[in-house]
Amino acid sequence: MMGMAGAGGARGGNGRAMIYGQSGATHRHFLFSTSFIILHSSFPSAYHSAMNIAAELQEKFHVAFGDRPRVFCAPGRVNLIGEHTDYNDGFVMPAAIDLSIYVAIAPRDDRLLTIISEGFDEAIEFNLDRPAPHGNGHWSDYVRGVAVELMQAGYKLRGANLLITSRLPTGAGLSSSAAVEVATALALLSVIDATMDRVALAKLYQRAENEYVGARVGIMDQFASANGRAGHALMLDCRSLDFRLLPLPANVRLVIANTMVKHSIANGEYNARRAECEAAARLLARRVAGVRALRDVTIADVERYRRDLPETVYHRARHVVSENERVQRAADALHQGDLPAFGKLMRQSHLSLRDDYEVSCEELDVMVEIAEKLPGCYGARMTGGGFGGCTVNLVEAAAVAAFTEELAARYQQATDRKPQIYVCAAADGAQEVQGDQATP
Ligand code: GAF
Repeated sequence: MMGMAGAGGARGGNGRAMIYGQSGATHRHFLFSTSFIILHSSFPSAYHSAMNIAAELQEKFHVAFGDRPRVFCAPGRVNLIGEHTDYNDGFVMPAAIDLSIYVAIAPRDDRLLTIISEGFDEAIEFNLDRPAPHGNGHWSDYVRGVAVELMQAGYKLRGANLLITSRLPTGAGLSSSAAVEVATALALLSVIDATMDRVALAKLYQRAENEYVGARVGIMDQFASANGRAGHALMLDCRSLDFRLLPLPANVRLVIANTMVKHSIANGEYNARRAECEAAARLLARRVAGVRALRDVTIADVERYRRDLPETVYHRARHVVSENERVQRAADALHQGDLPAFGKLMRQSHLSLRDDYEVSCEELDVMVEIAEKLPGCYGARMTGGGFGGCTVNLVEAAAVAAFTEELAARYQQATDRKPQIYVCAAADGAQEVQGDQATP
């Protein structure tokens, strides 16, 4: 996972939980660094904040490389429902969030990519004519993987200097690596005056991560980062890549609660779950015609042929197949403005991820259990790959301040860990940011 400093003002160190993006600067837990993005709608817009970040980055770039760069940003994502379904050709419902990664770029006259990461405080160089065939576990794998895949797709890249900074917490399951890939691709294409269809790009990012980085992730994260829309969730069919924009009601907020247990999909569990799903699909295909993936299976099929499946594989299949159904019911609930129904589906999703898919952890469960009992919370669940990271909470706007405060205090009391809480808006997908026009 990409890890860079300045993530939402994560410094504090006063022993208190940190709550981000709330309106009301009088809030006593309200700690943030100078580069903090204010997310609440009563403050300047997210794009305005992005412009300021871009302007700051352009200055730093000028100091480092002597040029005026263009700046591209790509957001992280939170998944409302539809977990571990994307690599089963299923349905997901993520939203891009207004915490992003920024890449500044200007061309060079040689064949080198020089990449500085502010967060890692490190510069690396990479010769476009001598690309290493695979990543080596370094933060720059995501950048190099995208460059390699673009070249393999026939794009004649040119040398460039890149400076990367992040406002996205890392290792939190909010897709910082996908955001790096998306912003990097737009940046690299810009210096050769090329564009690429966003669906084709999403597939390219996935290849970069599957083949270059070595993580067999699905397509959800990169797709959401590239195609998000302010105020909307995306209902994505991961087989056809058709998607619908679902407006989020104005009276709710997405509250993301970071357990501060480091999420990592690189430890083999993710790939193991994927292999179990593939085994389930293979075994069920012997019984049910036309099964290419768990997407093609019903709950009735899973129950009917349960004895064909090893016990663990049965549970994995039951999660994926039931989760696909939940996503579709959740889309209907959202369409009808039935937030309590949506919240119930979030709860069922969490329980299924905990008990059948076994990707939750104690801290995620505690965070969800506390949240569900608080006033104004329609639903709560773990979000992303699991094994740590964040929960997503759908909360009535008027209740957000009390909700975040209570959640943070009770979680800390229960686990002795200080959570970070981000009150997010659903944001637009990756784009160029005109930092030059930023107001001071
Ligand atoms: C990670 C992966 F990158 C996604 O593709 C998805 O599988 C998710 O875990 C689980 O829903 O974020």
